[in-house]
Amino acid sequence: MKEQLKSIEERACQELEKVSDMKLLDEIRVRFLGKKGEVTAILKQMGKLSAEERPVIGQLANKVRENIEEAISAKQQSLKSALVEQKLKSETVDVTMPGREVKLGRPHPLNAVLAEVESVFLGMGFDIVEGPEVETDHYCFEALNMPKHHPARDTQDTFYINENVLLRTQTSSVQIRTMEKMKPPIRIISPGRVYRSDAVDATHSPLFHQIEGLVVDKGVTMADLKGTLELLMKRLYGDEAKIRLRPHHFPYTEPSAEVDLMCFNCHGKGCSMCKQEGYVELLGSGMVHPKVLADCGIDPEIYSGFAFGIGLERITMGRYNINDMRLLYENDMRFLEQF
Ligand code: 2U9
Repeated sequence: MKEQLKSIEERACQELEKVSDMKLLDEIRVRFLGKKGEVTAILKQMGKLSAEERPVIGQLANKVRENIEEAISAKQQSLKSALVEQKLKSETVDVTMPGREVKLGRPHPLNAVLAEVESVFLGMGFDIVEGPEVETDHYCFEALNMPKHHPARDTQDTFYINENVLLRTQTSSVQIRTMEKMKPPIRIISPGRVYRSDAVDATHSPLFHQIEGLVVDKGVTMADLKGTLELLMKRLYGDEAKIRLRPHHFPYTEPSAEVDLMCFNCHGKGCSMCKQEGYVELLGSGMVHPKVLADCGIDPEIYSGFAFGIGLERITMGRYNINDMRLLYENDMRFLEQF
């Protein structure tokens, strides 16, 4: 039995040497020390021994059990340390490594220019007002001095949803709604999407963006209009920016004026950039027609106002020298990443 115990201890130690994980280690523990293990099997045969041999073999068997238990716990410890070591190695962070670049987005050119324009007007004490894109004929045309069958309606190919409901062709409807709700002084701009049934090309899109402005108070004049627009242009294009007002006609303003920006390249002399005009047309404006004021319940004998309409795409394309409006809507990152 002594030789059996010694062989058990040797085999257990040899197998422990090769163990690589806790599961195998536990199998060895059960196989040698468990209820049905090899050491237990020897102890169960103690009854066959003489009274002299029993204490000797019992002591040896306990010694073998202790040695195997010590070897198992040592192996358990080394496996645990190896695990911790391996975990530390896998989770090591080299703090000297450069950080991963977080690609930051940037505003779309239209939004960037819109934010600039809004900031200029907020600085002048204007409020920013929005309104419905699905509008009625009344707010889009009639209230703007364009009754049914008025020729001005033809110039605006309109998306009608039904006889009376349409997609707004300009944000003037927001100004009308504002004048119905609040009394002068009024200083608002209304940015937003507008819709016209135009074929898509380098300068037209069925959906585009406008910023319209409206000031109504006592004693408002064309000088106020010109001063306001001149400040806007200087903020957008620099202090050397100059504008000129050119007589025009809009049903909702009287007098009306197209506003041109002096060409930066030739300073008004005419060149290939401005097609020899010396100026580039930028927006429309005028003094609010007295009938428009009156129809909103504002007495044109007491109050006067000016209004203007800016095509956001037009000033954005001028600002960034973009020659095709479609580039603003195609979401091509090769284009957008330039801004
Ligand atoms: C009210 C009264 C008058 C807004 C105006 C224009 C002239 C104009 C165009 C510029 C480019 C539209 O985007 S565009 O195609 N707009 O030329 N807009 S005066 O006049 C108003 C607005 C509201 C109550």
